Amino acid sequence: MERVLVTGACGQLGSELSIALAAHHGKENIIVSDIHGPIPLVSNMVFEQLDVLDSQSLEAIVDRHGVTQIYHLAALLSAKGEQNPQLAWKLNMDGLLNVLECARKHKLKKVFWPSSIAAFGSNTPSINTPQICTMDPNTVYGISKLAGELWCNYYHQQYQLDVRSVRFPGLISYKSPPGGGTTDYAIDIFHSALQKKEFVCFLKEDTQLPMMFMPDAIKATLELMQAPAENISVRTSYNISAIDFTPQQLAAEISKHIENFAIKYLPDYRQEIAASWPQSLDDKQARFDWSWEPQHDLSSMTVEMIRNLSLVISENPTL
Ligand code: AKB
Repeated sequence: MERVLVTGACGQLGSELSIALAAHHGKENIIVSDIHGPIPLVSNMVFEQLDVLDSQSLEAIVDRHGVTQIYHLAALLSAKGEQNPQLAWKLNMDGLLNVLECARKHKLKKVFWPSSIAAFGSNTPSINTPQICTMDPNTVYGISKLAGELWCNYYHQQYQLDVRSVRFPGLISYKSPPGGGTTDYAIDIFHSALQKKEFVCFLKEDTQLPMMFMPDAIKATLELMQAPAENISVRTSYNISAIDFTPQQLAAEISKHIENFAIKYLPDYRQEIAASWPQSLDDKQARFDWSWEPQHDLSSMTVEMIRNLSLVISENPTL
């Protein structure tokens, strides 16, 4: 029986992943933790207040609950990270090292940690970005993801820790709000389209980025973590890809469902961040090693977002 600790469980990915893990392992076996919270989405699970920079509290929770696996999601994302680089580095780096060290000392069975397309940079081949290539990130978030990937690989090689990771593209969901990322426009646009029929985009219309609908992100995480260890050939982090689009293409797709939807472009500091990231990823290693395959394309994701977000907004108009 597994006992699973999720850090950052009140965040965008954490809240939905915790629910999926509860369905898989049993709600009583999931310990959700966050520096704030709990939030309603995860309020039916055991909650521990945890600052991942506090390694003693982390270890005490692992001991107290007999934790066997950690999904470590607590982090500052790209746009927020640029506003507070020191905190982003400390939280993202020391938080990961505390988790890896705790997993080593307590001989945990597995650790999941998300990397990001932000680990790539301006000299990375931007179309069909290979699994292994130049990586020169220019955000603190990206630097912390690249360093984090190397630390994961190090803990696997030196201590045989079974740590697994994917490089997430921008994640799109309707259940939980986004948390300070450069790709967040692709969520905000749905809220604005439904509530105001207009949207001001902080990226240029032709900025293509890799994106993924949340159910595919959950599927990738669970499938990677369930794959036999001998199939996992990448111990830094896997490229995974699903949907690549520009703000203009997303707006055109939304317009098929929402009449008279208008979009304006007012690029800010996030444009430079987005311009340094890949436009599409080559994910053949993930497809080969653990049969990764996304289920949603631009059209099905847009239909689901509009249908479900309409319901969420009608139940909670202040959202
Ligand atoms: C961000 O925009 O910072 C994140 C990411 C791509 O990791 N969504």
